[in-house]
Amino acid sequence: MFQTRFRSLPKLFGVYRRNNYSTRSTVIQLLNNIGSKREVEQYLKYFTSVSQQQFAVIKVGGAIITQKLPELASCLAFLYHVGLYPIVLHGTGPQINELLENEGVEPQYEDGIRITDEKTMSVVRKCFLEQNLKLVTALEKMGVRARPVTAGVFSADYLNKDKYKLVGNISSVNKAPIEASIQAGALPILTSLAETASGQILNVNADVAAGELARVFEPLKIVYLNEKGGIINGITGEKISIINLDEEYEDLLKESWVKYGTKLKIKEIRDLLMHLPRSSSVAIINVDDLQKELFTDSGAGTLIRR
Ligand code: X2W
Repeated sequence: MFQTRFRSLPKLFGVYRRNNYSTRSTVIQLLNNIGSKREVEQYLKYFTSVSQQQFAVIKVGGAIITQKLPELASCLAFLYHVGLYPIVLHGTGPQINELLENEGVEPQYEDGIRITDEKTMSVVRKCFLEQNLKLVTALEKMGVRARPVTAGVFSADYLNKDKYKLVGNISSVNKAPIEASIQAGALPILTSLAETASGQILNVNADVAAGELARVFEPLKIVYLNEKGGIINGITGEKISIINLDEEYEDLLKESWVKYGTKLKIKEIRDLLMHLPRSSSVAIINVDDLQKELFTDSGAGTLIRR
């Protein structure tokens, strides 16, 4: 069944905050190949109808920075040039593993969480800063003002010091550095490092940190960029286009293919969306499909909403 990715059409009186009409028409021309002009224009107006911090939180997996940096940078540049300021948070999991292995250290995980001793922590910090700089530099090359926000956002306590060592459980989010960046006209590019009250830096899973950002900013879109580009039905092999949690959640959890990581992810997303306004939705997409997902009714990845 054809479904619009709008829950309900919002009032379409948004303004293009930063751009003049000619920029707007260039953008619309650019987007003509992925959707009808009307469709794209409606979504642009919808996204610009909320405050700039409330447009989107975009979580970028570390693998994408290695494998698809030009595509990622041009997608984010596009959003920036149409006057949209996503809050971008990236991980660096694969880079940490590679560096640890180069140093002869076997990466250790428990329940998908990295056991982070002192030595691992120095690798974690190095990788976060390197990948952050890589992304910021790629954006700057595309004429985007981007600001590294690598500290001062997440406060945390130890998740379980005995079990995971230097891993944080986020206790609060300081919005100020992110708001200041957006107000200055720069895309905030965050890592998921956190800090205790006494100044100890802690490692936090980037998906978890993105979820905490979403709880605080209540964005219209929470976007997880990954390689699969969505949730795949384990029986048919097809990508699921839309999950309406209110109607489908219970049945979905009973499906034989919904297990392990997929089950956990769906549960976490439901938990997150229960805390957010109904207008918020989660999109899981491949970086190549970001524009299509955001600006067309048919979308490209998996959209999850209540
Ligand atoms: C993650 C943080 C990086 C991350 C780690 O050390 O791998 C914990 O597990 P991706 O690329 O998004 O997986 N932290 C505590 O999440 O990166």
